Parts: sequence; C-alpha cells; structure tokens
Amino acid sequence: MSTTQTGRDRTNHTRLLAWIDEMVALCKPENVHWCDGSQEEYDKLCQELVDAGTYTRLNEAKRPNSFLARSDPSDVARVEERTFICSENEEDAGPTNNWQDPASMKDELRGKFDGCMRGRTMYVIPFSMGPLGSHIAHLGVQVTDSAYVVTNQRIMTRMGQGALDVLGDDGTFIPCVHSVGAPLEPGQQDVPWPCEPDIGKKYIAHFPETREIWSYGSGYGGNALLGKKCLALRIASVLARDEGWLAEHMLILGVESPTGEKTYVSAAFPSACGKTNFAMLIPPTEGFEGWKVTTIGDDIAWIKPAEDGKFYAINPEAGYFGVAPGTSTDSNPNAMMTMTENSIFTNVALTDDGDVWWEGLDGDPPAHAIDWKSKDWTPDSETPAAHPNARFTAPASQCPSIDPAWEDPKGVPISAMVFGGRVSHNFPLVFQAYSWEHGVYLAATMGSEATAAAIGQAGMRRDPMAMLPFCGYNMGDYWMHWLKIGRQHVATPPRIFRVNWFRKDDNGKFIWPGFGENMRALKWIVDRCHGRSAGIESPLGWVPGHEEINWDGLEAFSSEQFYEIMDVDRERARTEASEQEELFTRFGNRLPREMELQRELLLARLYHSPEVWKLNRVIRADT
Ligand code: O2Y
Ligand code: MN
Repeated sequence: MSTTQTGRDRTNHTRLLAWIDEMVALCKPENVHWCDGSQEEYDKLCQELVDAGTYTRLNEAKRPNSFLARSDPSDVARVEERTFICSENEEDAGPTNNWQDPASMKDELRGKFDGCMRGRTMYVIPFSMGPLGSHIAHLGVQVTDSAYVVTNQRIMTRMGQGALDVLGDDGTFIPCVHSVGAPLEPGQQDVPWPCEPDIGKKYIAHFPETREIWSYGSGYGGNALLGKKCLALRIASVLARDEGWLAEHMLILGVESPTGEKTYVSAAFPSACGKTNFAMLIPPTEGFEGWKVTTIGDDIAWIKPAEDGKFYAINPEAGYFGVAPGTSTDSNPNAMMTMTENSIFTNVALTDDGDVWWEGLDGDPPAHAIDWKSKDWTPDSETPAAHPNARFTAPASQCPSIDPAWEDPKGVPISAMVFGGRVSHNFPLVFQAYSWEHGVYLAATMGSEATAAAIGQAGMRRDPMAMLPFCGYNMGDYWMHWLKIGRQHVATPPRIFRVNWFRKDDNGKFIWPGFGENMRALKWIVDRCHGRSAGIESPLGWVPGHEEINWDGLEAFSSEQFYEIMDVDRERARTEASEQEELFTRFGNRLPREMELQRELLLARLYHSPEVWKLNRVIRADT
C-alpha cells in the first residue's frame, strides 16, 4: 500500500501528505491506515485488540460495547521525569520543566524512531481538539503504532474524516508522533501491551517553537493520547500565550438556578482533589430544589477573551479519561452513568461475571476477581485489585449532567474561576480575590500539603494553577500572560476564588462533608458573581458570613464548625506567605513584579489587621 495514494483518497493537504511520507520513511511500518473515525473502524480495531489479547470484551448484558485493557506493569502513568520542553533557550522552558536542546533531542529521537514501527501498522489520526470548526478549536494529526491509542482517541477527541475536512487543503495542524517503541521482528510474537519497559528510554518531548510533539516508549494515558496533556495543555499554553488566550488545566461547569439563570464556572485543582466529582456535582436535594449543575468538561479548558469583554471557554476534549478507584454511585453518580456502555477500562479488575471492579466501588468487594496484573484476587489479597491510577475512557455525550452548550463552537461565558488545594489546617473553605492581580497571585501560590501529617502549611507542594506539569514554557512568563490577559480587551474578567474542601479536626477527620455539599460554597461564588452577596473583607480576601451560605438540609453542620473551617491563624498565615518567597525566587527576573507585590500586600494585611484576627469570629463580634 502506498501511503501517499491512501492519503490522497482522503486529503489534498500537501504538507500533511509530505509529513506522513517522512514519518513512514523514518518509522518503517508494515502498513499505513488513515483513520476515518467511523463506528465500523472502531468496532474492527476493538475486535483486533481482543484477538491480540490487549482487550477483554466485557459482559454485553452488563456493560455493552465495553472493553478492559491491562497495561504492562511498567507503563501505568504519566512519566514527568521523561517529559521535556525543548525550547531554543533553556530559560524559556523555565525552572519547573525538564529542558533539552531541540536539535540534539530531535537527533536522539530520530535514532529512536528509526524503524520503530517495523512489523506494525502506522495509524494516521486526524483530530480536532474542540468542536469541529470552532474558532477556539485546534487540529492535530497523530501517527501511532497503537490501536489502543486509536480507540481511546476516538472517544477523547473528534477524530477522523471530519477533522480532515476542517483541515482542508492547507490548514494548520500540530504534528504528533507516537510509538510504543517495540518493533516486531519477522516471526516475533507480539505481547498484549507492547512498550519500552525501561523508563529511562521513554520520551515525551515537546517543541514549542515548531509546535511538534514526539512521544516514544509508552502506550498509556497522557503519554500516548497526545491530544490531551501534550497538545491541549503544553503546546496549547504556548499558542495561547502567543495568541492572547488561556489553555488551562480546568474543569468547566454550569450552575442553573430555579429561575433559569445560568452561570459558568471554571476550576483548577491539583490531582486527587475530586476534580471530576466537582465537574459532575449533584446539588443536595434539600435546600437546592430547582438548582442544577451541568458539565462542560472535567479536565481542560480553552478560554478566549471576546469582543463583548467576556471570556468564552470550550472543553477541547470529547470524553473523560477518569480515575476509576474511588469513583462510585456515592462519590460521583454521573460518572458511573457515563461509563455504563461504550467505554474502555484500563487496569481495573475483572469480575467473574465479566464486569469491572475497583477499590471504592459501591457494595461489597467481589469474592473473586482477576486483578489488573491478570492474577487471581480475593478480598484477602494484599495488593489492590485495580491499579490506583486505573482509568475509564467514556464519551462525554453519555454524561447525564452534560450541558446543552457543551459543543457550542463559540464556547460558554465564564463568570468565575476557582482554584482549589488540599490543606488540612488554616485555609478557609472559600474566599474571593480582591482583584484580577490578587487572584492570579492566589492561583500561582496554590498547592497541597506534601504529607498528610503536615500541620499548618509548611511543606506545601506548590502546583501553580494546577499547571506545574503542563505549562509548556517558563511559568514566570505564564503568570505575566495571565496578568496581561485580565487587563487587555476585557471589560469584566471572571472573579477569582480559592476553595479548600479538606480541613481536618484535631482527630484528623475531615470537617467539611464535601461532594454534593460543595454546592453551598459554589452557590456563594455564583451569588458573588451576580452581586447578591455582600461578603466580608478579610486579610485573605472576601469571605462569606455564615448567613450568606445556604444551610438548608445541612443544619447539623453548626456555625461553630463553619467558623472552624474558615478560621485562619494569623501567625501561620504569615509563615505561609513568607514561604512563598522560595517559589518566587526560582523565577529570577522572569517573576512578574505584581506577584511579589501581592505577597507583600497580604503580609501587610496580616500584620496590620486586628490583633487576635480570627476571620468570622472577630467580624461577627464587630458587626
Ligand atoms: O496517568 C495518566 O497518564 C493520566 S493523567 C490525567 C488523566 C486525566 C486527567 N488528568 C490527568 C492529570 O494527570 O492531571
Ligand atoms: Mn488532569
């Protein structure tokens, strides 16, 4: 089969055809397949994966058209230490990224990719990140030797002929090169999950100036589904900087009031903070009659300021690649409903009746299962049945809370941006920044406690904007870009809020019930956006008074408990603000002055506010 001929049936895009020829010459696959994105193609590839032992078809009656994959035990997560930003200048990658010289990295990669697809099929995947034809969307073309990647990409992106049609004869696309790094010699038996098992020989390389992605050696998740973290965050953050928009590691949700008022909110959380749960939140039944939360996206937001002075956001993805363990009808009923069919599960356990299971799922554990390593498992086993990073890949269209506007090409207007962390002490449930600059500072200094045992805020693992592993350039420049974008062309930038669901009591127990009850903080955020809530000025920002939160149905949560999770010890807050200097000094002259100014303003407020400052207690006594 001649590549160019096959491709010419599908596109007249000369640069794309030439690039594919170049990739074929380099990778030397046995076949080339241009993906059309059809259901027939998907079904055929899934069957081939079943025949190869990569997929197990799940019980059709329990989980229609769904599959289980088990990865190689060495290939179970993103590999940050092998993720590179290859900008011409090292300083442009910044102190938080692994930098490599682009020319020498290309040389190294060409060596690795030379003949890497021998004995395999090269799949050509044209895809759109964002609704087809949206002015906020971007196109990519991924070549890969993994049918697992093709089938997952069909769920996660708008993939196939539709994307090629939008690309036209000379449209712009991001080239994404991927190989599992396991060529097959003649007569060599394949394995169910081919990959390069030596982590030191894997590469997830980004070239921000030439806007290319090269990934070698892993078939898993963010390493291999190149539209997600590599394109939609690392490369897109560079595009966004250059073109005046934001590519963020944020969920997008809509809040609908009983009167039909719609407010869109985006939110960034570090990992393990319940981001997907928040994106699919179900409001409490009591006290929130008629309120609805709808889902636009659970992981990534592309946000563009528009002529009308508002920020419009799209979810560039078409599916969810969610963490399975801990997901249940209790924690996230909408996610459970989303994955009832047409889904792919990776590294979960297989039950004896052909369904999936993981730790934290509803009900009792099965008496017997096959674990993610294909071994017999019982509740007495010493190892978990599912890998902690086990995933479900499911179409967003199947989510019961999906917002009617989730595919609107113009996006949805964002009224508030929320930044969360995981802090057990001394950080309030919710508060609002005084200004865009103050909000950018609050987002830049967010993080989670390094260890569960840490008391106070010493030992914070900083994760600015939850973008630490995903910003494709110097984070100091990224903060400057944020500062600028709030000032340029925008009449009303979104209000910025910080939240923390994770305060603990003296016995180490979570005080705030979280999950659907987070709606109470979310409603205050929405009220603030619409000028319906006065808020109280505090050194940290605007905080809610107890009476500004809707407590209907949660009367058991006392006002004392509320004050406890809003309470901030001034001395500890000063220590925290002082420790932020360590983060800022890493950026040298790339640190925007506004960031240091905001830190000093906070310290000043903390020094000069009333002597025994306890947020609401003092305010309550004063008012
Ligand atoms: O481990 C992986 O390869 C997936 S990482 C991931 C997947 C979905 C959403 N977010 C993330 C993340 O690391 O933030
Ligand atoms: Mn993520």
